[in-house]
Amino acid sequence: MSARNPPLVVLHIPHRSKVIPSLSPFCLKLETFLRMANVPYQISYGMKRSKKGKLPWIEVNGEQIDDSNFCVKHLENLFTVHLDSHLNSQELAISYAFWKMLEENTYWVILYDRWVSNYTTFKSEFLQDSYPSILRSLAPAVLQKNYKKQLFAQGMGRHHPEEVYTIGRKDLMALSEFLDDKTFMMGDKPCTLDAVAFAVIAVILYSLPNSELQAYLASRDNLVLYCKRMKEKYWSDWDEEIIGQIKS
Ligand SMILES: N[C@@H](CCC(=O)N[C@@H](CS)C(=O)NCC(=O)O)C(=O)O
Repeated sequence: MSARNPPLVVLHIPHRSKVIPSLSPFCLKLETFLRMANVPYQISYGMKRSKKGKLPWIEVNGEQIDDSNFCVKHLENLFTVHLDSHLNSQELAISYAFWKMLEENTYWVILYDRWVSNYTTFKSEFLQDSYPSILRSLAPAVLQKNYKKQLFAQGMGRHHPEEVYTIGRKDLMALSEFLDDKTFMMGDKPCTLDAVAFAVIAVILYSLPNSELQAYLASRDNLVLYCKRMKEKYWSDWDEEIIGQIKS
């Protein structure tokens, strides 16, 4: 890689929301990772999905890489990023387990909250501003149908609401107990798991109003303070990023 011409990284994500730079934990995770790793990037906003049908994805010098975790791996190799080099193999295994818990389990509780329990609030508060006016009346209903189908197929959507929130609370309790009074998830130094954990916590804290999950998270002081710490460290421009994002 030439020092003068670093690869051009374009991050494809949906439009900013008025409360959080991304309503998607995967998009917020990947952008936080880019910031943690000091990788310069440009953003292409929109709903254009990757070849796998998902967001986020990146283009690096024109090559498409999809799935946020494959994007992380690709960027680590390309930019020689070592956010986890201080972790031993046991710590890496623990970090991997929490990473998967948050993205493969807690994420579905978030989806359930948004698209089933608190759909009306989510739709009126946050969803509308993600779309140009012409799509606003149609897109939420289409998305809700799609996400309900995914929730049923994954299994979370088959549970009673109280069961879903019990699962979500258990995840957050485990994360909070593990974080304890550490500065970052794995100790004094930030690592990739912090991008994942911050994204999930921030999405719950800022974009799930009236949610039992948010209420529980708000009661775990160490997670709330952790989120604030991460936000101050990597998103000092948070307010500028979210202001004025309502599409006309
Ligand atoms: N494993 C994927 C998951 C990405 C994902 O599920 N993205 C959601 C947004 S939060 C999406 O694109 N959903 C569209 C759909 O499933 O139709 C990743 O890490 O990038």
